[in-house]
Amino acid sequence: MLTKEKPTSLSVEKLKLSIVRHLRTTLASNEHVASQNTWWQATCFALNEEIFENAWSTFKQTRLDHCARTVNYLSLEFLIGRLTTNNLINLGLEDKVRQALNELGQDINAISGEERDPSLGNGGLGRLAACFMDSLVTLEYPAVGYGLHYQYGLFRQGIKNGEQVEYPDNWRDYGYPFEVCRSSFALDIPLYGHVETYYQGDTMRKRWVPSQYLRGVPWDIPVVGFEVKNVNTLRLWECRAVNEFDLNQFNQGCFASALHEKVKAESVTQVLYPNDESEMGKELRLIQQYFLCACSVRDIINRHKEHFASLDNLCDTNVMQLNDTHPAIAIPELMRILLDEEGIEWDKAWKISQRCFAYTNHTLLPEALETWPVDLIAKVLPRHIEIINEINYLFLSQVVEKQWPGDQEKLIKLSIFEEGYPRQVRMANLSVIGSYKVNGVAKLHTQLVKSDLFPEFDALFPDRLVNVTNGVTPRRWLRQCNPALAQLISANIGPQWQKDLSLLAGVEKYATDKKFVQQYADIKLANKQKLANYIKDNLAIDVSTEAIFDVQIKRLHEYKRQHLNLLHILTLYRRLLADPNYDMHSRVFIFAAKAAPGYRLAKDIIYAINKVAAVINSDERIKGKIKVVFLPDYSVTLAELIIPAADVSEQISTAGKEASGTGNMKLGLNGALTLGTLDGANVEIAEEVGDEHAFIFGLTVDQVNALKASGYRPQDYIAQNDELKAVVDWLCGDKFTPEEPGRLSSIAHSLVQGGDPYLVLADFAAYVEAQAQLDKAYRNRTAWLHSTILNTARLGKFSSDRSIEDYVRDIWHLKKVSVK
Ligand code: CJB
Repeated sequence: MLTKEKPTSLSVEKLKLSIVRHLRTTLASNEHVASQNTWWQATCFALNEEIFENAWSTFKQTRLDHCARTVNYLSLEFLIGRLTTNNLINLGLEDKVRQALNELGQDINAISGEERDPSLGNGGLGRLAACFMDSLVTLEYPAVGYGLHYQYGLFRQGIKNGEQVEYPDNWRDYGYPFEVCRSSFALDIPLYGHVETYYQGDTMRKRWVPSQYLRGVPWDIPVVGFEVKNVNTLRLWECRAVNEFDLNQFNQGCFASALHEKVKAESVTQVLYPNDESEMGKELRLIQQYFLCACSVRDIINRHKEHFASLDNLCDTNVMQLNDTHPAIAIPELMRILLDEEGIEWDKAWKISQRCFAYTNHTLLPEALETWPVDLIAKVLPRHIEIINEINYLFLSQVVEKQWPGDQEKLIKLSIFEEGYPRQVRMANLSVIGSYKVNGVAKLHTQLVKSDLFPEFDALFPDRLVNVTNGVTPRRWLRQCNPALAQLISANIGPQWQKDLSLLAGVEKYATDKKFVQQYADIKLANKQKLANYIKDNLAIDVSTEAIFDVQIKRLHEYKRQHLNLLHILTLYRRLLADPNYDMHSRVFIFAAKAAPGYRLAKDIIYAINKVAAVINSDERIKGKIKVVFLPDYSVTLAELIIPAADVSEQISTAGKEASGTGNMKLGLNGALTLGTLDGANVEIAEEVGDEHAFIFGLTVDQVNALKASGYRPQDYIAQNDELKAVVDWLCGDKFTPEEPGRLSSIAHSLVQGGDPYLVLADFAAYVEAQAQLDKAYRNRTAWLHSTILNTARLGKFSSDRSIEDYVRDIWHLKKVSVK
């Protein structure tokens, strides 16, 4: 038994009755004709009977506890993945529902496979938000996740003739059983218009006169705690028109213009922007951001006002965590409400506001640091630009000028405004100035935030910048995705690790226990076989489970260096062609990655991987020693299949570029050995697991900086390394694209003429050497298995439960609310 049963009135018999009742009365079907999808929906509705009840209890209990302080996690992305199995596990009902369905002639696995992934995020940042929601509720902390109810999630990726093609992801086409529309909490949100000045007695006041309104309709998704009764809420706002449509125009035959307002409003939450780590500057995106913030801040205030007459103590009852700068416009929005609607004077309003917000920085990449044209904000949010101006003026004159009198450079650098054409608002500066705490997401990242990104802010506010290393929920990323391993661990150390991952340390002593080692190895093998079957079924590629499963799964980005991996594959291929007996263990290189639709080079890298795969996989001369697999449409669900099957975890970003990474944690926990640079959380992973149980290579942050400062010349590396030269030349020719010679040359071009901004060539030799070490290590079966088990045993630190406890201790200061 992996899960303690929670007190529930749901017996197998009751579950069966409930499922059948929902088939018949909610879904207008019956047990004789229902499709698998209908069975799935009925099962979800049966679970909801328990879930919604508990959600109410949680809500009521939180209010009863004197309006317990609540964290509001504001995020444009929540990459929650499928919820059916997750909810079953967290409710402790997996066995009972399996049995109930079984007795009804249904298979639980097939049924939970009916759920479409709600892909409401791009990658790490969105997935982190989902892990945090799971941990918050499991640890019984009051929390609300606020996001957008996108009609279309992240695009589905197809591969056509090697190229990425994008298809819309209509994830809730026919409804989604775990969400409920809470229309009574709908809100109207102002936009555009102008600002008026008026007098109240002797006091000059401002008011925003908007020219348009949007309606925010909340859809709530319950977040079920593991082994607790608590159920928190993820509230996603859908945008609708305030007025349905103009019936007169419609009747006169002007269909398009009659519907204009409706279509325009609905477009706000129609699609998730598919860009990862790059800003976009589009008006619709700004409106998305404001819409989320305005709805959420208003909702938080409404909740507060049910108990308190004023907002003076808002910062005692609530904290708003900004998931990167995307929701930073919440800062001037709260100020606007405090000043213009509540009539609070500036200094007091600023104190309240600043104590409400905390901001997480997730990246140092300059192209991801959001800025918005001043004119655009002034047009869409005329009152907010005034407030931002005032915040900036007071900050520069009262804080910066005091600390560094007459220092023009400091004023220019720290100003919220970036001068130039067009003038821009720097959302990161606004976020640091407007928050009481700012955190980075791994030790190294936080150090770099302090030393490189915000050194002056760190000097001005010495206690503001703190670190919270990311984590992942062990419920989904071990228990759910790798049930056999979870079972093995529980059988030996007990099931408590699922709520306290540091207990995995107890596994360490089994790393030399023959029986345990064999069982662990058998589980890895079975997981590899499952993935091999999927690869065969979907791509018609045969891979052997004897081979090393070498995995790189993450967004496609130059800084993550999938092309470094590719260069190594080409190197091995050349060696095998030159010497068919070249001594290497067989290897399957597995990739999965989506590229932002507008990111040309990233798409070219996907194309190159697929073209190289096609040639290598069909080259009989190399006797299957290398296989290259690009799995299309990477998603949370696909990650759950790949991760338990991985032997090697590729974490090869240029040092200083990956803020943390969380895939590195998931793969390590499931027994993959990290092949990585000293970047992001890799540093802490290597620290925990021990250098001898990971393969660390490449330039450090300091070496990267020194090399760049000394004038990096990628050509020199090519000149010194014949193998490197040969594989880069391959990319320029027609070896892999006979019908389109030169079609892969954009990659070579970026590496040579383009100056190789991410130092792929500089790290190439060290990477190839680390790969050779890894190959050798894998062949010592006993030692490899030992390292693998130690990875599982020593990565307990990387639970999102630990991250949440860090946030609670250092930033949020929440108290648990236990639902009885
Ligand atoms: N990250 O996924 C994103 N999107 C961004 O726009 C900026 C950063 C990622 O956030 C993760 C969660 O903190 C990090 O682990 C990852 O390194 C970072 O790239």
